[in-house]
Amino acid sequence: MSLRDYPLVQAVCRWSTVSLGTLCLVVIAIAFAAPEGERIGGIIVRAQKKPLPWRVLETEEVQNGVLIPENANIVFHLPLNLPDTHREVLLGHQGKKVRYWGYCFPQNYDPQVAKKRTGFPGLIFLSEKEREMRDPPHAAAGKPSFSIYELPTKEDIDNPDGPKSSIRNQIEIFGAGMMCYVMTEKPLALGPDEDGDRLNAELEHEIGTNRQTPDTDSDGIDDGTEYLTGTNPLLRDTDSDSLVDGLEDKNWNGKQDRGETDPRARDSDRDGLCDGICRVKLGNGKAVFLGEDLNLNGRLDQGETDPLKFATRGNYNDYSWRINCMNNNNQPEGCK
Ligand SMILES: [Ca+2]
Ligand SMILES: [Ca+2]
Ligand SMILES: [Ca+2]
Ligand SMILES: [Ca+2]
Repeated sequence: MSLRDYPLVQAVCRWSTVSLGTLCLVVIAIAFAAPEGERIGGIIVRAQKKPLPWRVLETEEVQNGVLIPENANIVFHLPLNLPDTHREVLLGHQGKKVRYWGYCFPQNYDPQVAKKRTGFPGLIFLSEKEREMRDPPHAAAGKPSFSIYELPTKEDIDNPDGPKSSIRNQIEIFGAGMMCYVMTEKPLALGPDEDGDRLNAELEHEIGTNRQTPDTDSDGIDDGTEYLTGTNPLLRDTDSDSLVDGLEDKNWNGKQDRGETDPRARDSDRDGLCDGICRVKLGNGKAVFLGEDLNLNGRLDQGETDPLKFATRGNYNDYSWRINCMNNNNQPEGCK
């Protein structure tokens, strides 16, 4: 079998720059080495009958951020100035939801040396979802090894040096100059993370955050943490309780820790009063501003109720206590 047998391979390599060179040929040759009907494209997209398209993503496209299309054979070349980047950051945090897999060759990969070795020639990577699908009961049992036709099992991945495994390496950290092949069942955002907020340039473009500013909305929590933990990276006060996200999530880690209110919920203790100040319509139809942290400083001061306690002052729940405070004739103690 020769590459000359595949005009498409030649075409793909013609599209690529000279810098892709031999590696392009190697990446594509490995993918095409599978017999007709058993190409790697068929692994994820089993029902696909017609040949899957090929596309080469140049370093400039990757540098700017680019969408990896679904159900296609994609070769991409990482920029030479790319710092070490985690797979999930480079490929847009879809690993738990989307099946994708691929392999890479390092910048100094030597096809001649690799020929003398046994096993798979590149460094393989798989999404978490793909690993899950390879794990019984999802995957067919009894296939611990893999080739270009058979992806690795979870056992292989967990124990790459085990006696049954033929995996040479798996990669989670991608580096400068790597040449990679990938196939995915859904589009993936690919690009560098220039501002270090764990969102790559393409993903930032998609969600509207600034690719060169780690905290686009200046609320204290970086774009990546907000995107991954469910606050809005474009809104300083996600839950509209008048307290900015970074004042609720005091250590800016995206989790609601002890002593913190929830930036995703207006009323963290569900006592009827929002954590900060909110407009509330009373039974008589009158709209008033009520809440717990009345001076919006993130601390419990005199005359305020605790946004983390349903009944700060014992007998009444905080909402009832505050309503009673508004009754000039019968105010409980402690009203501001
Ligand atoms: Ca950013
Ligand atoms: Ca932010
Ligand atoms: Ca808030
Ligand atoms: Ca409350």
